[in-house]
Formats: sequence, C-alpha cells, structure tokens
Amino acid sequence: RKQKGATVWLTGLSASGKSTIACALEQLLLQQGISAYRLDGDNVRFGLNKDLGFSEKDRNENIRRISEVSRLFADSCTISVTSFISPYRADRESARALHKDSDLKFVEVFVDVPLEIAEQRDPKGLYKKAREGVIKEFTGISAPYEAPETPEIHLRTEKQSVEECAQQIYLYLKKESIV
Ligand code: GGZ
Repeated sequence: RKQKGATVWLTGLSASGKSTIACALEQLLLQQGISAYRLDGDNVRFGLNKDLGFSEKDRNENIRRISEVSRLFADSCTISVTSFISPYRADRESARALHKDSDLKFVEVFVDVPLEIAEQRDPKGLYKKAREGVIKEFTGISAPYEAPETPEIHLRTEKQSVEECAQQIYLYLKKESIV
C-alpha cells in the first residue's frame, strides 16, 4: 500500500517537550521505513522565517508559512512533524483547514505541561528572562497560549516519558491507517 502523507502538529509551551517528542517520533517512523520530516524552530525560524519575531502578527505569519510548508511535505507522501508553540487557536484551525482542502490528514497533538513545570525546566533560561522583563511577549508569561479544546492527542509530559509520548502518537497513526 502506498504511503499517504499527513501532518502531525505538536503545540505547547516553550519547554513542554515538543522538539524532543518530535525527534523520537521521527526516529520511530524512519525505523519502520516510513518517510518523515521534522519542521522546527532550528530549520524554519533561522531560514524561511528569519524575518519574523514574536509579536502576535509575526507568530500568525510564522504559523501560516509553516502550515503551507507542512502541507507540501504531507502532499509528497511524507509524515511531516511540526513543533512550534503555535499559541493561537485560529492559526492552528487554519492549518487544519488547509490540509482538509487538500484531503490530507492533520493530527493535532497538545503537548501539555503545567506552566510551573515548564518554568522549573527552563533549559535555556528564557522563562527567567521573561519574568525579569528582558524578553517581552513570552508565551505563558506575557503572551497568551490558547490550549487546544479537541486535539486528536493530549499528552502530559510531566507524567509521561518521551518514548511513551512518541509511541502514543505512532499508535494513533496506525489506528487511523495514516501509516
Ligand atoms: C515564546 C520564544 C520567545 C517568545 C524566543 N515567546 O523553548 P524554545 O525557545 O527553544 O522555543 C521557543 C521558540 C518559539 O518559537 P515558535 O516558532 O515555536 O513560536 S510561535 O509558534 O509562537 O511562533 C523559545 C524561543 O522560540 N522564543 N522568544 N517571546 N518563545
């Protein structure tokens, strides 16, 4: 059976574990011989979207472009795995609609973690800087995060390991005959 592409859209706070889970999922898919590609801040915000910052308008545009690129990967029979905060519900709904128009599956994954835990993790010291006001408009501190209301998958990274999370997504993709 020929593989059809799809987008796995991870959304959640900074330090929620999106990138780590995306890496683990990509590995899992590649090991099974399934084509997968990860889009994240490192390969998008420093290239295609290097003209964008973190104002509401720039985040809207960031997510709009990523939605289009992700759709292209999905259209090329790849499982596209995106890991961006994508804090606005309307932007995620636009990404979903874009995929629907092309008859491509869209799997929204809420990488949920209590803000206090993300702030304790603070791997890059960004929450501290946000509290000090050095970084403005920081998601969860001084900019909004609109949690998904009906995501396909809801992960809780303070209770589940990275491998459990990746497995849960993989099993969902199997169950839905996406892979
Ligand atoms: C949120 C910020 C900000 C502000 C820089 N708010 O933990 P990180 O470092 O590696 O991931 C965060 C990343 C968020 O970029 P996204 O493209 O995912 O955001 S969005 O979907 O909202 O467009 C964080 C870093 O960039 N970062 N400033 N003000 N995160």
